[in-house]
Amino acid sequence: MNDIYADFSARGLIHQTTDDLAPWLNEKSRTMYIGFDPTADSMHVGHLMQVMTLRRFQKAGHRPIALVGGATGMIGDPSGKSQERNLLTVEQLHANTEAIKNQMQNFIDFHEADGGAVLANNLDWMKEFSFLEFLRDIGKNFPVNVMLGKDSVKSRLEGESGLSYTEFSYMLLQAYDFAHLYQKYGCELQVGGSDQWGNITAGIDLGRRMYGASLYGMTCPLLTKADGTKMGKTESGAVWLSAERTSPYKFYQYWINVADDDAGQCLRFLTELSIDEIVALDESRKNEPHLRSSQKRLAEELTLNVHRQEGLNAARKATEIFFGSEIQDLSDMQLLDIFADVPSVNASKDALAGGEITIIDALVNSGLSNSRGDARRAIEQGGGYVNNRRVEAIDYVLSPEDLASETVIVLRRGKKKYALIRFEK
Ligand code: 383
Repeated sequence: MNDIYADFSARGLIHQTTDDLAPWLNEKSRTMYIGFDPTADSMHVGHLMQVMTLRRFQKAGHRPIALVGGATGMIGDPSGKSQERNLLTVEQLHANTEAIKNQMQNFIDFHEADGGAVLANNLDWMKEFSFLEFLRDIGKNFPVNVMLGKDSVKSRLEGESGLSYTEFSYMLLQAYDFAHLYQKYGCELQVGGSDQWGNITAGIDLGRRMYGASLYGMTCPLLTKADGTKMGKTESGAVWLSAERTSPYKFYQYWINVADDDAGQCLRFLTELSIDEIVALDESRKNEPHLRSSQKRLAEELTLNVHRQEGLNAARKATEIFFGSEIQDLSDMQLLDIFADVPSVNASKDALAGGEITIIDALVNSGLSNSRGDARRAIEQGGGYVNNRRVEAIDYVLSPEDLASETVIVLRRGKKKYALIRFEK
């Protein structure tokens, strides 16, 4: 067994444990689980950290169980949430569960036959329960005063919003999962973010009461920035793992732009780079920060892991384009993704086909030049570009051949002032 606990510890991945888990993990192959509720049709960066934790266990010779919460997703975990959540529809949950199960397979190998990793859905066992049975068999094991002592409940009762009986009951479901997975797979350890401690310990108590089992818990720190705010959030929302929600290019850009203060933690929590390599990158950040070696390594590593070689190639190509390499054969979707924050003007396709749009018109109309004289000077000085190709002739006329994608021409003035012309029919 390789010493997984030492690796976790070196990475700073251990927040709290119920016992000294090092000898227990080193002794033999163990089974552990982490749960993920299908609240969206994709996982995000916070989940990635936990998926990587499962993968680390698997690579160290243990057996991970990834649980997708088809049942718990119907209720909504109050842990770490300051307000009661809206319920998702059953159809939505079903679609989300399938999507997340698919994503999970990119990170964990569920193919091994007996004794390999398990992909489970708690709806499979919860749907068999009747309400009365659940109250009699499971609910009886939960003293309400203990439930009231959990952070997830306490903080809601202290706050304005309170919580419903439904969310109050959430911990019983998660607790029962642990007991069930112990019974079915010999699962003895539950892992999660630090927000999950109360639910994990509820499961440990239930396992003891129901089966006399000794179960263990471990939590990891939440992925936050040095300033305490959530990692993996942008102005436009979360950084998702699905290419439909966050393009490989945007994903790559997120990591390229991570602050120096946060890069070390991201490398430790999210990548499989060795500690030695990470320490060398820490040094580089200190001594030659302008190289941004950590961010580059992080972006390459994570994009490759999440979006495969193809996604990484696309992200690299898009980045080169953004920094000035010639643009050709892109789709509107790719172009608009790369230049999402660039201003655009509309023009008619007929005018383009009729040779009615000169480069001077284009620079002025797009706002890149404030007068025709200014546009002329820009071109004379070699600072006018169509699709990142320099325009040499002052009387250049745009034509449909200049379209970089179905409907877009990219104009540039100087080093990095961009504008788009969009040609609608
Ligand atoms: C459900 C049933 C179980 C065990 C766990 C669950 C899900 C759990 C939960 N987890 C979060 C989620 O689903 O809500 N009650 O979004 C997040 N996790 C992991 C990690 C994290 C937690 O999926 O801290 C971040 O990713 O534990 O917030 O039997």
